[in-house]
Amino acid sequence: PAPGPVALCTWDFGNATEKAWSVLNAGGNALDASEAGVRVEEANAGNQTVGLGGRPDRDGFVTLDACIMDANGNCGSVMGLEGYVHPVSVARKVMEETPHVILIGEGAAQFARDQGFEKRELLTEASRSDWEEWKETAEYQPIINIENHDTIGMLCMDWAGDICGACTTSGLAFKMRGRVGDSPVIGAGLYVDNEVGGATATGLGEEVIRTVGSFLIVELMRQGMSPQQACEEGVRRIMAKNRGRTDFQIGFIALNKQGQTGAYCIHPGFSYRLYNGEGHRNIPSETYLK
Ligand code: SD4
Repeated sequence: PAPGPVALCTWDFGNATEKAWSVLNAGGNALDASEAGVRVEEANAGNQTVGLGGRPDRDGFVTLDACIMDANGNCGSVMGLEGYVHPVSVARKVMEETPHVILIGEGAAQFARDQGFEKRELLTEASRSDWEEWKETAEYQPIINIENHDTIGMLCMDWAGDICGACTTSGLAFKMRGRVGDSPVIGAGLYVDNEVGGATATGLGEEVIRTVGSFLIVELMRQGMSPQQACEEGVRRIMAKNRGRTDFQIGFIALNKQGQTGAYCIHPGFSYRLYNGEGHRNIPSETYLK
């Protein structure tokens, strides 16, 4: 890969990588770029899996999860945050302004308010009507579907070669109230070790948590695997624990210190956006199931 900055994210979120790249290219650091990149999707009401316009839990509440991790191993996370469009920025404040790593629910919302974030309604008409429709047939079970994932996890490397990342989501649509997935869990939905690289995940969070997926991938890279090999092993590990169950999707992306990237997923359909010195493109992921 060409030397210089790298920005990549789960799925085809070209506006997010564009934003991150513009921060990096102007000399900004990887932390600012990661945050700025995922904020694009948090503010995008058309993305019903992240931030504003996210699909609610089964009781009709939009509850957001996010985390961020810097090049020095500092991290911050919010879980089940309601009423704030940019949970990643609240997570960053948790990292920078408190002695803690995670704030949840009411406490996270109180902290967001105290930090000056503006409270607003996140449930859009589109997501409300999806929820109303779901309620008619759902028998109150959370949905586990293969297609409807749009969580954004982003990894950035700046001109200094430092790697940081962020991950943000409204979680599984119509999840049980209080359910938290992998996305705000350091090591599961996101992990960065600036000596080695970073990884982030999308898909059915329960399965990523069980294998501490992103941490696993970074550790595999430490032991010499390429980002591609490490993502493949991460997915294989999940499949090995599942004894044949295939009714869910997982996608991982990873970046190492050489600027190499990789991705792997269970089902066809996952891709990632990559912006580096060689250009800006959407790259279909290799898949475990052909
Ligand atoms: C979760 N990993 O809450 C998230 C869901 C997801 O696109 O990736 N949605 O389990």
